Amino acid sequence: MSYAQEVLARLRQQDPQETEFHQAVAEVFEAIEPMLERNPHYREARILERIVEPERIVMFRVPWLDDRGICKVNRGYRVQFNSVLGPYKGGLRFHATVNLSVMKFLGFEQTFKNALTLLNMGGAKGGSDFDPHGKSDGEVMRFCQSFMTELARHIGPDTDVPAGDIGVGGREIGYLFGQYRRLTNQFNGVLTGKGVEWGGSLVRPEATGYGLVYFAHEMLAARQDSLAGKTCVVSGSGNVAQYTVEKLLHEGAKVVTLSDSEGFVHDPDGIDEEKLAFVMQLKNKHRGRIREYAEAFDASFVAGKTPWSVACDAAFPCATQNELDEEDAGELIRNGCRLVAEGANMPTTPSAIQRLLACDVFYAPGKAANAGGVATSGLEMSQNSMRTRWSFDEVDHRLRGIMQTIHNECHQAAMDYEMPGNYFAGANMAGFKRVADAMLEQGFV
Ligand code: NDP
Ligand code: 2IT
Repeated sequence: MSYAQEVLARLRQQDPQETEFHQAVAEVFEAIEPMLERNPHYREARILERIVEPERIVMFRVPWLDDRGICKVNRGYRVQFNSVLGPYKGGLRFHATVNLSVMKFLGFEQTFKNALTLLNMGGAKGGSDFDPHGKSDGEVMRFCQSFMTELARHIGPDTDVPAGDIGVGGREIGYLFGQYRRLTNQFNGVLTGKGVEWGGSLVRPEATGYGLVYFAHEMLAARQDSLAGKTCVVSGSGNVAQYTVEKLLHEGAKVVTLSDSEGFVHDPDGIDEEKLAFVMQLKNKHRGRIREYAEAFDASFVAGKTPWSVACDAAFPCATQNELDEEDAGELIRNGCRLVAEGANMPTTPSAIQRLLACDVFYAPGKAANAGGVATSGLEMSQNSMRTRWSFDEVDHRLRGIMQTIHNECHQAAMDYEMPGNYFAGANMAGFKRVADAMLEQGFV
């Protein structure tokens, strides 16, 4: 057994129920095996044992009153995974499936993703098993206020800076920020994704989707190819999916699907700017279901299925973890798909990744491809610290530069280990190296 396999086996034995976390660790460990072999000092310093252990986990009760005046209780989390490169940084997820394993996997991923941005941010994730579907604005506000009442004591602009993720967008960040300000009597950059009039950065709403497409652009440009004219399949219909579609349209691609937890819509004519505006209104204002798209336009709705059976040149999973399995990968490959870039965190199962790599599909792991969101959060932190505001073009230009740098880092790390074009190996090795080396330099802390 290799060093990495030993540490993973111990982890599985210690917390057998944390399957998502083990999956995320296994992915990193498998990808960095060649680096561990070449660098025995990582083992000597017990770096893997330390890197898989969060620095701190906070779990707390979140009581709130629903519209009928009945008390509801949810569980809140903040996993402060690693602060070796900067203050803890990462989103908050409100979704019924949230548990400690999901929080740990996301915090672990975030640590390496943030390292790839070259900005000084540590890794964290938080959230709750609160399900925002069907809740009134008042219920969401009371929940957010109760959640922040406990979280506030654990975060701060130089300590830990949360942001959005699934179920947490501009509305929730507003309620959370309002409560933080009231509790602490401080107006500062404790959260990112804020409204532009009260400290938010332009381009943060667009950043994850735009960054994802900038990354795919770089992958294709390295092969003298482009997204223009390519047929693309996108899953999800939330923040990341919406701005992925918008930027794909700017690049001249054709997008034929979107989805949510009920199924997917297939529009062979392509989702144009007007149809995308409908989706944004539907999802962000009315909080409706994607099937309503099929009712509004000449498109089909397929209930209970993901969109991977639709023929495409490129696929962009932008909904959630493990939404693309080995069978889906096989179908994508059979139908001619050449590129899979992850907007979501860990959307592709381990066996699906292996299948894509074995068939030479250009595969971009989320920790590289979706890092544009957190990178722009880092730019929001910079603007808050400097008490300044940059223009849309200024932030977008920086985002593009960061995605190009991440692409080049991944490319170079893969080359260093004689695996040209393998972004899976490159992203994990480049991210791991930066975190691990900083841990070595800072001693046993
Ligand atoms: P949103 O809440 O805006 O949208 C989530 C979308 O995914 C919705 O369409 C939702 O459908 C669907 N979805 C969520 N959970 C499931 C599920 N279990 N099964 C099927 N569909 C599901 O979230 P985001 O767009 O912000 O996040 C999407 C992904 O991108 C997540 O993996 C997130 O971690 C990742 N990400 C987000 C970043 C950001 O800046 N927001 C940055 C980097 C990564 P429904 O409405 O039916 O629930
Ligand atoms: O998964 C992610 O990178 C995010 N949800 C964004 C985190 C952030 O701090 O902007």
